[in-house]
Amino acid sequence: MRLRYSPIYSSLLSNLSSSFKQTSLLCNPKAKIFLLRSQTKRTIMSAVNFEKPRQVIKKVLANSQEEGVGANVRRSIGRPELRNLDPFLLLDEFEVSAPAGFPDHPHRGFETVTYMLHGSFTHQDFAGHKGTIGTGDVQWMTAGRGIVHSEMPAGEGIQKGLQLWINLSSKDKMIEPRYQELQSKDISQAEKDGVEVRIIAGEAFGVQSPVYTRTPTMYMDFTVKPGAKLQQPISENWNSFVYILEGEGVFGSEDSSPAASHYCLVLSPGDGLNVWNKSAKPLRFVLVGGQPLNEPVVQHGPFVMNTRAEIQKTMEDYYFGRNGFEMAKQWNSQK
Ligand code: FJE
Ligand code: FE
Repeated sequence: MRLRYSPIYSSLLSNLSSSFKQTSLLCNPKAKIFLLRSQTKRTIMSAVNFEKPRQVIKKVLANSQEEGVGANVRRSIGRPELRNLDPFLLLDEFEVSAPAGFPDHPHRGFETVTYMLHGSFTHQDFAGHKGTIGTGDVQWMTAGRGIVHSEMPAGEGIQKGLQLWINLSSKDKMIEPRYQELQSKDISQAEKDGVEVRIIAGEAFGVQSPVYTRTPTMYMDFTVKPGAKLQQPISENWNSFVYILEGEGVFGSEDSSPAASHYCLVLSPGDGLNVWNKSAKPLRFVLVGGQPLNEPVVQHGPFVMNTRAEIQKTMEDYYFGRNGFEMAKQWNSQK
């Protein structure tokens, strides 16, 4: 099935250690005070009380809308109230049953990150790349200069996941497409004080994901047990948000009102996020952060460039099968 600017697709087209010798220090009363001070400093640092904890500055409920062909998505980033959280362009929580899905469509100028929460999705592209991702798997696709692909549910019943679109900088928009695929079992996991994390990109609890992020990005899937608290550092000047999957949590300040599933919380600048689970059930959410590109964004559905002229050129490239879209001419996904 092939779609080129069909009306169905028009809606998208519109992140001390002291080396002094203790003996000599202890002989000297002044040095002893110094030693105590440096130990105090170290204790404060390891308790990671953030200098500038991030706060929730915007709360957006991701209401369901139709997308693709017969598919429902809860869009948060990308909806009118939350157009562009640089470098993020879109976040959809999808719940799709066959025959609905996202048949043959193009992308240029950004990355799509698909994270399966339940069930499986099959992906086929115009270069013969084909695969199925299941619960807990991640496909990190750098569309670069161009991909045409289909993304369709593979299992029976409702297939759920998240799809995040991350913009690429002008110098990277026309790079060769690339995939990074992680099976659930290969995703780094860590646990601390009642908090479990699956590290899709970046670092948490001293554990690093193998994913290469061309636009520097962090992407964590946290589960916080009832009564537990999380403190997660985030690069100071990055934009970041939380999307709640399950349960209820208190984000930013201990006295703020709890937020529940399907809410997207945009965070203020700062060096880290504090989260409390004061409820009786587990709290699961993703925390995503990225370095802003600070470049103009011109989006025409699945094409995201810097200028209108580049969008015009992209539509021509797609239509005529040029500059990365050569294989689009003949290709149709297989049933
Ligand atoms: C797309 C319409 C679309 N959200 N979430 C137009 F639906 C899509 C698209 C998706 C998508 C795919 C998955 Cl697997 C999950 C999604 C939109 O494929 F890219 C355009 N251009
Ligand atoms: Fe797609």
